[in-house]
Amino acid sequence: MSTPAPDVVRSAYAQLAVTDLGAARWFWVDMLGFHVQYEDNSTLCLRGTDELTHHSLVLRRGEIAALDHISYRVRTPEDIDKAEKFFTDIGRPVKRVPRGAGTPGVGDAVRVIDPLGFPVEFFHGIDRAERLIQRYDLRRGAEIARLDHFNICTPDIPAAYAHYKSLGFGCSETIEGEGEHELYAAWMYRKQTVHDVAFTGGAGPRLHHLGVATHESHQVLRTADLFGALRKEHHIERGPGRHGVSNAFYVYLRDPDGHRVEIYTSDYYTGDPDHETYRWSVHDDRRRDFWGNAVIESWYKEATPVLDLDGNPKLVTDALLDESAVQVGADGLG
Ligand code: XXG
Ligand code: FE2
Repeated sequence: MSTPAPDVVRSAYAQLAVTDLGAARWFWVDMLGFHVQYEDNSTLCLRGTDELTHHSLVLRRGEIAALDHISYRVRTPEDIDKAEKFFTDIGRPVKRVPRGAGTPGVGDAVRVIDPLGFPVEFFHGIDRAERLIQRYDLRRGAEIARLDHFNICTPDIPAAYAHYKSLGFGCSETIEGEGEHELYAAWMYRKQTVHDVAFTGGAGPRLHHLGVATHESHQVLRTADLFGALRKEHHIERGPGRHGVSNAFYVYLRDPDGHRVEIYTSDYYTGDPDHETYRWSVHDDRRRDFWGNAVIESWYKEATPVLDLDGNPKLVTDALLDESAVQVGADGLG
């Protein structure tokens, strides 16, 4: 019998290493409108307007631009122990991180390298934060409301799907070919939206992007206008547009280190117990952009490297395949 999975509530935060904290502050705080909850010489803890927990994004000064970890909140303190046992039993590296030894504001946690090679944290306790929902006077830039999802690059999408299924995630949408095992991409959730995590085909483990939510589509357009007005249009990579998958309105930006972020809004509720997976054909030109606009090649090819569990600027080496061994953006070739 397999070990019970921890009860994951939602994607909670990501911790990124950035090479220039000042430049990153300009991008994420001044332009995107994240609120600063904690700041010291080397770290910024940021959150969106609607978030009542300490942070949803941590920026740490590092030697190279990389992902320290993605982090999921679990329902009870016992679920941290369950996560430790779950990953130990499938033979993955595991490390306990007591409150105070890890990320500011976060309680006891466990960090693992998952079967896809990603550094992933599970925690329950996190400091509360002041309610800013109606502090309209503090809003600026993109007016980010909350973290929505992680998107990760991995060469083996069926393996990623199977792993997250074993962690109790549902699947809202897929991109598929005709063949039985032709799964090009999948969107999987624990909270009642389209996703907490999605997979993009390509060399891995790498972080493809963080999806952050605004309330309305005009904030997506305004974000693009702001970058244009400041002659910073090179930060805009793809969109604005309407996704086929998820129906969300989007624009993808690259931060000063190349980390990709998607400003995302207006997806739908997935919480009914009999919610069915919506399957897109890889040959449907509306799947990635509902208006049929082509996806720029850099979006399929470029991504953020990940670090090992000690947080050293050392790439995780167990990448499953190199880029040449997969059809890069295979679903984009349809
Ligand atoms: O969040 C997303 C995405 O994963 O970033 C990409 C929703 C849809 C898409 S896609 O490009 O497939 O429409
Ligand atoms: Fe996304």
